[in-house]
Amino acid sequence: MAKEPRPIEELSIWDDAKAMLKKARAEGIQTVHDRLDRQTPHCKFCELGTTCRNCTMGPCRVSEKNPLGVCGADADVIVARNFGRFVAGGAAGHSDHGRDLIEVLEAIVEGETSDYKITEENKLRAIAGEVGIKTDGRPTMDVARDVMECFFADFGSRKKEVSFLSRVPKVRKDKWAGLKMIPRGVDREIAEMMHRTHMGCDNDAPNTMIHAARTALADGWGGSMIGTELSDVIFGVPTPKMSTANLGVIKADKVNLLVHGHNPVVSEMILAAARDPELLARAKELGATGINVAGLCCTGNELLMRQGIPMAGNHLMTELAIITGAVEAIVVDYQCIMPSLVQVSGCYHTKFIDTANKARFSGAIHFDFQPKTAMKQAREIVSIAVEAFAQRDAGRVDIPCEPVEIMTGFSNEAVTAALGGSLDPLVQAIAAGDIRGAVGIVGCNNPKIKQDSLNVKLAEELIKKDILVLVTGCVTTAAGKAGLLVPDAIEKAGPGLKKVCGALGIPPVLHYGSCVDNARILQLCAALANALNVDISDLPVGASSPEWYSEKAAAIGLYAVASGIYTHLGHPPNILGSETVTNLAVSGLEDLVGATFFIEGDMVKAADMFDERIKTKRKALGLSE
Ligand code: NFS
Ligand code: SF4
Repeated sequence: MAKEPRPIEELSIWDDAKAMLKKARAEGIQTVHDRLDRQTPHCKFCELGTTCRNCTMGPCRVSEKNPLGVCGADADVIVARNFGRFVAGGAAGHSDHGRDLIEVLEAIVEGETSDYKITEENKLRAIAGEVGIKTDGRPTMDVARDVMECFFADFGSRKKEVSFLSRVPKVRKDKWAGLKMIPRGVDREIAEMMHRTHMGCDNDAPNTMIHAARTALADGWGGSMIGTELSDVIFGVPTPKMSTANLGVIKADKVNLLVHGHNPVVSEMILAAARDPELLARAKELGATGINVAGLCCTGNELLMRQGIPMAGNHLMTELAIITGAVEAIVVDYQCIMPSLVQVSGCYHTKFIDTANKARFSGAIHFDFQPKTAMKQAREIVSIAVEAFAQRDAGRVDIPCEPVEIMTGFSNEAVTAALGGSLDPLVQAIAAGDIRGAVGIVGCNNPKIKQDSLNVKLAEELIKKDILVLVTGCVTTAAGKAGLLVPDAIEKAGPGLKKVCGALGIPPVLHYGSCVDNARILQLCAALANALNVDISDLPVGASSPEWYSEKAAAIGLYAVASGIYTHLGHPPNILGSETVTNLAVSGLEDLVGATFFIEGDMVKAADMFDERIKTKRKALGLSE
């Protein structure tokens, strides 16, 4: 039975979103919010994590009344298995993305492409040194080949540990070794998680959870880190720059092409092709003043960080961007792309173009994008967008706002350079209490939560307390739209942050990249811990994902906790059906890895929890308040 839709006012904090939701309803276009209304209430067993479909003796649902599945698995086992597979899904997403970058590096090394090249030789050599590859006097391509072989091997099972564990403080590694939590190979841990959760394998919930953590660590310190580092090598290390965000970046007088997904391999080429004089001339012939490439979600973040492209929106803006009626094409790679975008595109002149065999959408125009033919294919794609401009219905165009300014491009290299070449000034600012601590706010939108209400609120509450905030993923656009990503935002910060950020001319909330780029935050934490000669869990730091929805976000949360970082979630994963698993997540892990999750829907309270934690950690380090 169809229910009354929720009032638009309750769906988002943003005017651009609300204007487009109104337009969607007026034009009879269904959005994610309408579908959520129809899916609610959800299945209670699934919410608790107590359903199992791992074999055909089932499916089973367990409860107090009926506590065992057909095979005898209880709620603890079923919940742990489900969560383990959930995390493996996320680790697979990030890591397979990382592997695609190794394959581009391979194409470069083998001379199969001239469209991609090694842009950052210094970074390549620095990484090589970190993973034990000789660089002195060797030609770049030889070093690159060894790096490629080394990272391919990180995915397999011949190694004792993934290469970037060289960055991890020794105390932390020893802790992992004691727990059998050292990530050996990315594919290995993911495959082993699938194996363990087959009927009749790992039937000890805490043991399954430990392996879930190991799988997540293989993502954070393996697949994701490789993805970030090789993207920097190939496309450039991000440096601070200004850009703009919200639906106002879509321009009525231009051909608008949105890039969406996660991997910069396709979208970097699209951006380059959009500067092709012939295509620009054709756009002008059709009456446009230019070609505008704007970003959505994490592909957007990747190009924003490195190339400064404007950001049209985050997860819950993806359907709404098309509803402006001014988008000629949306080009996607993979992950977080709602299949509904094909239908919404179909309501307009918008061409929906997919580019990866592993992420095809029925009804899309498909390109099997390859490094060898990248530029040629990118030109064809941009040409499709340009030609679509002629089909735009000007009467249906509504771009609801003016864009806001944002500052982006904070890689660890950029931060270190801004500090004069080392992290020492940051360590001193933390020691002096000007920066009391730092929290990474990461992750998504979820239509169950008023869009960006929690993402923005938590950032605002933390900076007031002189806690530096680093944002990645879909939180970046939220922070940007709220005016937190510009140097002027120090007005909303406490006195210490105001002083430090003011002196450096940077915002109190730093855009640190895409979700894969959470690896940058891990690296920063490891570097700080090494500088202070302590464990990561001794640092006054935290992580949060207030509006998370995806398997990837769960993997990120778990690798943060397993790395020793106290981690907040705005709502729980589907684990509450097991007391054992829930207790482990919110308290038991403290004894094992020195950090836990905490679940809190109220952002003022969540900020207070971080405050308390940071106080405790500062005290233990002998730092003043
Ligand atoms: Ni992260 Fe990026 Fe956004 Fe969430 Fe999806 S785009 S990888 S998963 S929704 S932050
Ligand atoms: Fe049921 Fe056990 Fe099969 Fe799961 S593995 S569906 S609990 S019988």
